[in-house]
Amino acid sequence: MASDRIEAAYAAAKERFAALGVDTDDALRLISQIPISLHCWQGDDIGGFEGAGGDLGGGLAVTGNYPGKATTPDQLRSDLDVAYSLIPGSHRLNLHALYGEFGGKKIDRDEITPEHFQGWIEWAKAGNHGVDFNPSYFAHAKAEDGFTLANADKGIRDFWIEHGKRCREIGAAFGSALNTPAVTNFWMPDGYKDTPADRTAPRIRMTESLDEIFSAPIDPALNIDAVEPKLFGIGSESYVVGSHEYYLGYAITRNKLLCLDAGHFHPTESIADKISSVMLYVPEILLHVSRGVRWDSDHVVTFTEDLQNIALEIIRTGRVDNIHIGLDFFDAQINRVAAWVIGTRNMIKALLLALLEPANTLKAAEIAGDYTTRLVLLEEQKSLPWAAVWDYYCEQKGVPVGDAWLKTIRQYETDVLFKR
Ligand code: RNT
Ligand code: ZN
Repeated sequence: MASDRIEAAYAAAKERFAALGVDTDDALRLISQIPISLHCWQGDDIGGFEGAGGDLGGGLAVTGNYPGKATTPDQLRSDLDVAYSLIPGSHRLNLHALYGEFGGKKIDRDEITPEHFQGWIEWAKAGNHGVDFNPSYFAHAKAEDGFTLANADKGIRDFWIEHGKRCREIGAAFGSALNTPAVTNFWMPDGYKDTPADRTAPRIRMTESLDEIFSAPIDPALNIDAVEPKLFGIGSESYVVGSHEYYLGYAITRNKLLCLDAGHFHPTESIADKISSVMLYVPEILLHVSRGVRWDSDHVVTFTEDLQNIALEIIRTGRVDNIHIGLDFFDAQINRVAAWVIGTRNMIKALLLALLEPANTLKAAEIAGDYTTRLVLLEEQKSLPWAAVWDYYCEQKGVPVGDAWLKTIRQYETDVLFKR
């Protein structure tokens, strides 16, 4: 039951938006149908459960040492449960292959099977979460020279090809158990720190490896594949095999999803403008919503103009069902559960704001060449009472309004996290 104050603010907001031709009830109905895929790796600094504890590699870097990090699957699931309980709506989980449950045994990446993910399947079923999946092409001895699927050594390529094939099968196992397809996203760190002499050969090897991985047909109702480009990484500053052009071509010719990670382009480049372009050529896309600070730093997603533009473009395509929204950040300097909640609530908030856009009026002004009206409306929108709609949504979904959720996190720290 919404409190009187929140109800009254919502009623006033509803009227303001109605005057602009926007139905806030519609927006609330739509927002509750957009799942966000929470990335498991924010919960433990991309540690996983292989027990190796080696170098992360792949140019991935997590800084900070906040206490309470999850070190077992049960701890990670319990942390996720707390996060989901503070986020309005029903959401998915994005799992990496190195988060299997291996029962203390050394199961290498080319040996993993759906069996190792049974615990996750059961947990996801119970919590009504769809699951997305990721092969892990880093934090492994066979990735140490910076090359996996594009490695010049055939033995190493074959090892990673087998990993990719198994990951698709695990994705399909999630899809079949949970009745919703897993998006299995392929990101490989392959690249050179310094100027390469041959940019073509690794790309040909990458294509051959990927084609081999994708050669087995899998029902798209169970698993769909995505590929994730990147401009550069730590240790691959001069050349990344899987660049934007590379994967755009690959996704179009192979009918794959293209993953756009907000941190994977030049710092002034936004993925917001890419969405409407690439969606003309690939059937669906995956987003890794992230926040780069000066580089692909994977800071917690905040309510930036970039985030708002990404959300607007998602909604403006009118094809939100073809856009899989995942998050990709990792901060170990603040409470890790709070990091999930902050980032996910911001993503949803930005989508709600986008759903409240007076789209028809704006488009009519644009078509008429009335750019003055367009700019006036776009600017006025920023101070419309959309926050009242957001508060009402939180209350409606039974999650804390405003910063009240932090209390739950503090209690969880005292009771659980700080005792680990
Ligand atoms: C790395 C990519 C990739 C990873 C995760 C852990 O630059 O963004 O998506 O962050 O797979
Ligand atoms: Zn990413």
